Amino acid sequence: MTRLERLSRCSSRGDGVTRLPFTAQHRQALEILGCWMEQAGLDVTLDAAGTLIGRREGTKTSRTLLLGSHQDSVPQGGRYDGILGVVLPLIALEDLKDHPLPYAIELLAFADEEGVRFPTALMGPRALAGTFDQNLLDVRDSDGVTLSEAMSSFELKPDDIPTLKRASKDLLGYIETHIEQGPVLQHKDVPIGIVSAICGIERWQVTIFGRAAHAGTTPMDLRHDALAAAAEVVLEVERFALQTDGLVGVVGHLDVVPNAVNAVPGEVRLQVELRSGDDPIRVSAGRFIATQIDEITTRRGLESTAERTYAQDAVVCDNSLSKTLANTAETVGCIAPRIVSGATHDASAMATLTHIAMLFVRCKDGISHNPDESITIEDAETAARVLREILRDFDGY
Ligand code: HGY
Ligand code: MN
Ligand code: MN
Repeated sequence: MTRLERLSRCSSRGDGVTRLPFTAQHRQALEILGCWMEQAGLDVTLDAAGTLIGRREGTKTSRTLLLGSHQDSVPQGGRYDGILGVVLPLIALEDLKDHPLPYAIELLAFADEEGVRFPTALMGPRALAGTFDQNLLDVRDSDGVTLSEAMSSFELKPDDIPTLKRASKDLLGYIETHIEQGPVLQHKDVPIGIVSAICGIERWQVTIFGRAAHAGTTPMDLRHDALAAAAEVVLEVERFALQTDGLVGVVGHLDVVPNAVNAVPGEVRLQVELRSGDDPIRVSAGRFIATQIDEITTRRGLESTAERTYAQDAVVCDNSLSKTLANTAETVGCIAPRIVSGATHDASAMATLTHIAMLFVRCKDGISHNPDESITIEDAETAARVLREILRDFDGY
């Protein structure tokens, strides 16, 4: 918990933790993690995608079990999302520092899982899986900095990303530890859970074009109010998700232009996010919402554009690796329930490369992406024990 508190201070100003990829805060966190990895007897490298890697060799085989999660946070997020999945395995590996293991292990701290700074995500695991699209290096953050520029300023060589592709035959699997970010484990009164599947997700960039006007002199029936139309869109996303089983949706990001108290909004840019464990439900929902946006804005005499800018399919966790996790949990006294993850994770992208399994840790009231995110030291200790036991007894090599 002390380590997580220390890492939480690698954050830009404001409440909670704000540690975006390829920033000074990211570099501070890597310096600390690199030092701890070395103390745990790991060989530390930083790959071209900005993934910090701590590796230890095996006594019998170079086939490798991968562990880890992401170092980045959302703006004003909590101190456990992502980074807990780097620190807990690190502690398990420290405990096993003088305990030779037959197989190799790598601990991974991925640079960018949240996809908040740039309109893309999961670059680290996609680089390992060989599924990263190099064209994404040209996407820009809100300051106009391209991903490539941000990585170069971080002394990385993004052009080398294609060389990072791993061979599945060299890998034994990927185990990610993460806070649940929901209320299910607390509701079941259990400290840990085993993820059965990870939801799919898609994001739409929507722009509504109205006409900025004086808020006092423009008669109501002559207005082209982009924000009033956007408000209908927000409610339509909520309405449709409420009535569609297995679907959740939100408009979590919205910009208003000119955003002045005495001006009729002329333009609104918003992002719609849809998630489901069932890809066909999500894809048809996206198409439907896009037609609804067109209907709402046309009816109001406005123009609009809606483009799907991001999508990743739902993935099922590997049964055998998950069973090993569940059996190990039992040896430390926990009957860990299977649970579908409504959050996406680095494991989502690792699933195309190797077997994935996830260990969830209970978090208070399911609060996450919020400074009040919290876990108990007892639950952290239980998860660390499960990781230590699984690493010590793992025979899937
Ligand atoms: O949004 C998510 O599900 C993850 O926290 N990036
Ligand atoms: Mn996360
Ligand atoms: Mn997150």
